[in-house]
Amino acid sequence: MKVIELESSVTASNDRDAKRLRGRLRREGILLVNVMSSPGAGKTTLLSRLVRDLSRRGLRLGVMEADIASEVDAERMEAAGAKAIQAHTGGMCHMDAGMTARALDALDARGLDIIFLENVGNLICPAEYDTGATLDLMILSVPEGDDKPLKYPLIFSRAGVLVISKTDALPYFSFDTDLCTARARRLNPDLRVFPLSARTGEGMDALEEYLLKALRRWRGEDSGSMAEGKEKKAAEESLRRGEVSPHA
Ligand SMILES: Nc1nc2c(ncn2[C@@H]2O[C@H](COP(=O)(O)OP(=O)(O)OP(=O)(O)O)[C@@H](O)[C@H]2O)c(=O)[nH]1
Ligand SMILES: [Mg+2]
Repeated sequence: MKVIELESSVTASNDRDAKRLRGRLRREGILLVNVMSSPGAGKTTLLSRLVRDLSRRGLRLGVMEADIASEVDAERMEAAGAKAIQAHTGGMCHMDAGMTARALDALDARGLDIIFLENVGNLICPAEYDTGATLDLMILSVPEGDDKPLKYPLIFSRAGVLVISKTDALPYFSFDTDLCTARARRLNPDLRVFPLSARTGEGMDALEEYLLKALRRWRGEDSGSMAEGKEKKAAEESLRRGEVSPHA
């Protein structure tokens, strides 16, 4: 297992680094998905399932695991069939764009279609840094509670996609999916919400279809999308802001 040690770069240049990285990803036709959540919300479990399902559909997948220590998550991703790398963040609680670009170099992203960055488990710091990813996806698990959009508004405002995970546990918790969605959409009206269980597979199809569509749109292959009007606009806005328009 390849392990790299990363140090945070100067934050003042982060936005510039992020923009440069998105430009590179566009040229290479790679969709980079930044996956954020609190520790244990189910990032690695969801990614293992996505890697298995999407590779069956012919996609070439990569995963960059960012953690303060250990290689366990990257090993799980390799076992699932992804090209994987473990990045250690030198104690930092987030990934920035410079760190992400260095991790991509170490992964050797050539020929990959979708790369997932599993960010450090935390609902606060990762939300403050643009990693240069094409799409920001956050996970909130049912056991964490439906009040989290009220307590951690920044991450819910910045994400393009919210996965409500561990829906198989709904019978055991008082989690109101509609209320949680409404709270998150008050902060972020265009947020895409996917309730699912990576354990049972329920709800996975919708997320996988969305990712395939996002990849086509990022590559400018989604020619029919012009007819979709409002739908297309919402989907494009759910891809990270800035230079994401495939027609630019
Ligand atoms: N019931 C249920 N448990 C799940 C589901 N997804 C993950 N889990 C469990 O939640 C725990 C944490 O899952 P991980 O996938 O390791 O979570 P993570 O977000 O990657 O954790 P960190 O990398 O440590 O932040 C494990 O015990 C999983 O088995 C799910 O859909 N349903
Ligand atoms: Mg993990």
